[in-house]
Amino acid sequence: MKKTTFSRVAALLLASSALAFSQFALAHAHLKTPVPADKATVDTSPKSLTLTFTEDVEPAFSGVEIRDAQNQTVPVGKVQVNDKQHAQLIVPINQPLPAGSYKVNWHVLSVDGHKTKGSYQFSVK
Ligand SMILES: [Cu+2]
Repeated sequence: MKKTTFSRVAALLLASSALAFSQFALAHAHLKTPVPADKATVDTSPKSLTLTFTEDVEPAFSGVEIRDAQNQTVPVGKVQVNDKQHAQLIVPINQPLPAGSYKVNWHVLSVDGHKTKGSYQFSVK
């Protein structure tokens, strides 16, 4: 009887630590640092967006779109991952953005196979 209780407690402890571990392992790629920053107002059009995530991302399955205040898509160059920093996406902006506010919609596949998405906004003065 006592032995059973002990093994039950042990099993429970093991299960809860496994859960804690898997929650740690499930840390998906969340947007950590966008440049321009979320809600920032910049003086001139940026030449690119830089989105740094909490995990490395797969560029082939990740994308970023920019929409203006009229909800029109702004043409951007091919999204690239930083060679030296695989958690960082670079989005070239080939035509200068006119003054106004912009919404950035992103979706990424992190190297652990999980998809995440989100959006943020910045303005050009
Ligand atoms: Cu994940």
